Amino acid sequence: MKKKIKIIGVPMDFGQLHRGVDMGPAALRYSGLVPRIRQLGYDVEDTGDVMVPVRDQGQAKSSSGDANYLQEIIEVCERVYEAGKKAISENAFPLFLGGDHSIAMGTIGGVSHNTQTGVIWIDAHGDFNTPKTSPSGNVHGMPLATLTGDGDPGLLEIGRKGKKIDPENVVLIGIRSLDDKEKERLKKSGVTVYTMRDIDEQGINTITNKALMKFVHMKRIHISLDMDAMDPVEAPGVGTPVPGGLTYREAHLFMEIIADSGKLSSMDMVEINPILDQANKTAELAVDLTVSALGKRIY
Ligand code: 5AB
Ligand code: MN
Ligand code: MN
Ligand code: MN
Repeated sequence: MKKKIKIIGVPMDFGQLHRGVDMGPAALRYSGLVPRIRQLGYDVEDTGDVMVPVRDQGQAKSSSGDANYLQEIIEVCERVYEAGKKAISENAFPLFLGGDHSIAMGTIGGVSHNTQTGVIWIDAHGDFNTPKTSPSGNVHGMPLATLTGDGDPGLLEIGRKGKKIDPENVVLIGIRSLDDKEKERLKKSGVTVYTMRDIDEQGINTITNKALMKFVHMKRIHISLDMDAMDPVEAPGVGTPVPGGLTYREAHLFMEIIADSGKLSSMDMVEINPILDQANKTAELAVDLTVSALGKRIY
């Protein structure tokens, strides 16, 4: 039977201050996401978008001091959790379209509800802040800390109580911008961190295979792809660009090697901001990367 891919749009931008990431799912669909995946032979169902409160409606603003828009984010992530859990229970592959990176508190929570899942988090940033350490109060800088058990009590309750994944089951790739306290926390956490320097020195092939070795006993791997991991030359349409990121081919080779492992079982594509983009370049790149991750071969 053909593997089923369930596309789940999450047009949420409450995790940060820029407007426009809420248009990520539309930009990805506009780039031909569904037909491109179908071409690979999958059965694709676009389930549409999860309900998200409208930010400009006025009543939506709720700030809890150290974490902006907390209630809205919890509400949306609960829905995302259920959608992810359902897809995995049906033996489908959920492909989540963000939205900002705070959606990962729902996606990864949901897909890991019944089985240990290895997480590869591709990002310029660590997303390892808590409301106490965050310099911005932006929740998109906190999802990985929350998922591994540290953070706002409300966020920790999303889907099921407490920690959703062990820090030992997380690999970060592409890192080049960490806040001081975030760095201290990460060093103590047990998360494996591959910075851009590691990639420069060892090559993305070695780094990817090291990540896969770590998950050799794991049945499922989830990729959380923050498009700001890419070099801003390749992916200008992101809210928090950082120079010195992954090249087009590095990111593709990573996806190609992951596809060959046969273990990829779910994925997020987040932080695409079409308002800040050059035409629709960043979403188009994200679609190219997705089809590589799903097994498109050059030859
Ligand atoms: B992203 C920063 N560390 O916490 C913070 O894009 C940036 O999901 C977070 O990786 C970037 O505000 C979050 C300064
Ligand atoms: Mn991120
Ligand atoms: Mn980032
Ligand atoms: Mn970002």
